[in-house]
This record gives sequence, C-alpha cells and structure tokens, in this order.
Amino acid sequence: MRPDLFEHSDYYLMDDLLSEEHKLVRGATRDWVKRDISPIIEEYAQRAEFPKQTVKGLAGIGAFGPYIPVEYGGAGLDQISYGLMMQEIERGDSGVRSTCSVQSSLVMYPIYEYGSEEQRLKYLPKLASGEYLGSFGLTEPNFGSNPGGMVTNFKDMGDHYLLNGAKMWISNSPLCDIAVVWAKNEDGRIHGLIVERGMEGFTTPETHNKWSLRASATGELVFDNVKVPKDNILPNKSGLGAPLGCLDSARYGIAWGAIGAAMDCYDTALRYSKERIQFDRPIGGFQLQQKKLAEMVTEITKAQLLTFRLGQLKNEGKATTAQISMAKRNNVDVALTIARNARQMLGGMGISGEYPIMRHMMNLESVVTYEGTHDIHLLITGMDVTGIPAFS
Ligand code: TGC
Ligand code: FAD
Repeated sequence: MRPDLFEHSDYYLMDDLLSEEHKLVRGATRDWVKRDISPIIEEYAQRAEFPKQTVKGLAGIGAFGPYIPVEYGGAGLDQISYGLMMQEIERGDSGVRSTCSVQSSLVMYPIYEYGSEEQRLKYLPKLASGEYLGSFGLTEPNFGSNPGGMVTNFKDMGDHYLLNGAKMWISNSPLCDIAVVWAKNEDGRIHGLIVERGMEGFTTPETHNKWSLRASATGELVFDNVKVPKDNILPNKSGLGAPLGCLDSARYGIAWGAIGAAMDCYDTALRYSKERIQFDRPIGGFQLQQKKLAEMVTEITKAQLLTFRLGQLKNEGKATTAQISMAKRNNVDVALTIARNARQMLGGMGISGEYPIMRHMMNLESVVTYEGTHDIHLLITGMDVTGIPAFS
C-alpha cells in the first residue's frame, strides 16, 4: 500500500466548533493511525487477520472507554471526542474501529451502566488497558434483526446459573477474554451475563471466508452447560432495552466512524484525479469526475454536521434512539456511495490494494448491516415519526 498522504478537508470550517481538547484528541488519534495502522492494515486485511499488536496502542490513545470515567480506567472524555476518535480510527479501517466500538460501547458500557461496583472495578480497568478484550453476544443464528426472539437461556441452579445456546457474527469472539452475553431466564426475561474464557463448555469458533471486515476477527459464542457464577449477572438492568441501550452508544460511534472511511475515499480520489492524465489532461478536469467529487464533499459535510449536533445532544443527555439511528443509517449509506464512486474514479487501480478504497467499500458492507441493518433503521425512523411500529 502507498504511504498515507491523507489531508483533512474541512469544507464548512467545522474545526471552529471544536474545542482545543477535541482537536488534540483527533490529532493524536490521526497520528497514531498514520503510524500504526496505515502501513500494515492492507496486509492484515489481505491475510484476513486481526492485527493483535494494535490492542495496546488503541488502549494507549484512550480508544477503549473514551467516555468511561477515569476512576475506572477510561479516558473521561466527552461524546464529541469519542466520535472524533472513531472517525479517525475508521479512516484507517472499519475493522479496527469495530474492535473499539465493541470494547467501549458493547462491553465496558453495559458493565459501567448495568454492573455492580465490584464488576466495574474487576473488569473496566483491564478492558481499558487492553489486558482484556471483550465481545458482545446478542445476535443468534435465527434472531438477527429481531433479537427479542433469542433462545439462549440460563437456569438458576442455586449456587450458579447454567447457560446454554449460541451467538453468531460476534466481533472479537475468537480473541475475547470475556463476553457480555444476553440470555433469557426461566421467565423469558433478558439479562446480561459476563462469561469468561476458560469457563467449561464455552467455546468461540472463528467465522472464515469473509469478504468484509477482514482485519477484524468474527466468530461464534457457544454455551454448552456453562456454569456462570451468580456474581456475573449484570444486576442493574434487564429486558431487551438493556442490550438496545448499548447499541445506542455503539451506533453513535459508527455514525462518526463511517465519515472517516468516506473522508479517506474522497481524499484518495481527489488526489488521484489531479495526478491521473487521460486525453492529455487530469481526469479531475472532466465534468463527470467533478460531479462525483462535488457530491462526495457535500455528503461528507452534511454527515459531519449531523454527527456534531448529535454529539452536542449526547453530551447534554438528550439524544434519542431514533436520532442516533438516523445518523447511523445516513452516514453509513453515504460512505458506501462515496466508496463506490471513489473506486470508479480510480479505474482499474480502484480494485487494487495499493489504495484503501476497495477495502473501505467491502468493510462498509458489514457496517451497513451490523448494529441494525439500513432497512431496520428506516423502520425506526418510520416508527418515530408515525408512532406505528412496522417491524412485524
Ligand atoms: P421494542 O418493542 O421496540 O423494544 C423493546 C424494549 O426495548 C426498549 N428500547 C430501547 N431501550 C433502550 N435503548 C434503545 N435503543 C431501545 N429501543 C427500544 C423499548 O422501549 C422496549 O421497552 P419496554 O420497557 O417497553 O419493553 O423491540 P422490538 O422487538 O420490536 O425490536 C425493535 C428493533 C427491531 C428496532 C430492535 O430490536 C433492533 O434495533 N433490531 C436490530 C438489532 C441490532 O441492531 N442488532 C445489533 C447486534 S450487535 C452488533 O451488531 C455489533 S457489531 C459491532 C461492531 O463490530 O462494531
Ligand atoms: P436478518 O435479520 O435475517 O435480515 C435479513 C434482511 O431482512 C435484511 O436486509 C433486513 O434488513 C431484512 N429485514 C429483517 N427484518 C425486517 C423487517 N421487519 N422489515 C423489513 N426488512 C427486514 N452481532 C452481535 O450481537 N455482536 C457482534 O459483535 C456482531 N458483530 C458483527 C460483525 C459482522 C462482521 C457482521 C456482519 C455482523 C455482526 N453482528 C453482531 C450481527 C449483526 O448485528 C446482524 O447481522 C444484523 O443485526 C442483521 O441480522 P441478520 O444478519 O440475522 O439479518
């Protein structure tokens, strides 16, 4: 892969809206991505391997639990800093950003929000430092968009719980030290359980042959009569709203992250369009190519404005599930369109690993599917504006 020449485009002078801390966080994350991700990521994606050595670096820049309080090992930052971090990391690769989303919003967040003080102290500092890697088990083979139908279950055996079932499409599963697993009790009520690697009957087979998120490890979580200590249940929230609450936080990070992938595709296509000569002139001088670039920078700017405002609402505790859902859907959708158009602008070079565009494009096919598909997010907005759920 060529050297990372990325230059930030700030068409609407959004930087004027950022604090010095926001800019510092963004700059430090960007520097780290340029140094530790860009030079190696293409090779790892081609080999379909997660770059494990990046875990300590991600912890070092505060990407595990950016908004979790410092006393639990987090970085204690605001939601806009968290978003900017996800933007910069996904500018490098969506799979690396996935690892951060899962660790921060799907593992640390539920332990922080729904866990006991003992659980917080036991797990959060280790997750923040990267000593532990976590995964989040909600999706099952027969229940994806409809997680409320899950069949994974646990029984109260007096001194422990007995967990049975299976989760699939789980990011980080093959490498995880702990998993936050959502399962039904004997009354059909959903609870979160912390399952630790090494518990008898708990296995994490890897899912192979992915064409997308190749630098992220994906797998199953299989529970065959796993004895889970009673101390490992998350005591402070139950019901489907508990896992869905975690998704709010992760979807928010994805809305920012997708802008990063789009920015990288736009920057690459813009530079290429000025250098590539056909018919004796740079291809950037042709109207059809300018149309693509003009639409890209317009959509990136709109997505930036959407997430910045959403970040303000999140900081004030006012962002709704439907607002977050709209930003996730819109920003991933425009990032995919930008990646496809940028790929075309590079002609044959667009499919080569010399440039990052094809990798971003393939990654975004997962991003548009996980954390709620594009269509499910349309239905969430539809329900929000009409008051009528159209899911079933
Ligand atoms: P519904 O009846 O609407 O809701 C059930 C209960 O939950 C409450 N609720 C929420 N609570 C907190 N936060 C939210 N975001 C909430 N959304 C809903 C709701 O008020 C209700 O509470 P109560 O007290 O009335 O019972 O549920 P439904 O079964 O009709 O489903 C609605 C639907 C389809 C929107 C929802 O299930 C959904 O979002 N489906 C998509 C599934 C999904 O996003 N899965 C993601 C899996 S994790 C993942 O993909 C990680 S990828 C990570 C990476 O690598 O980056
Ligand atoms: P389905 O729910 O079967 O949907 C198939 C199609 O039907 C979609 O187009 C969908 O939009 C459509 N559809 C479904 N219901 C409706 C409806 N009511 N109306 C209209 N259309 C509908 N899950 C986790 O729990 N943890 C993870 O860490 C995780 N990581 C993932 C990593 C990757 C790489 C991928 C690909 C997935 C991951 N997932 C994870 C799972 C992901 O959240 C699900 O794939 C997603 O929620 C969709 O579920 P499904 O694949 O079962 O599709």
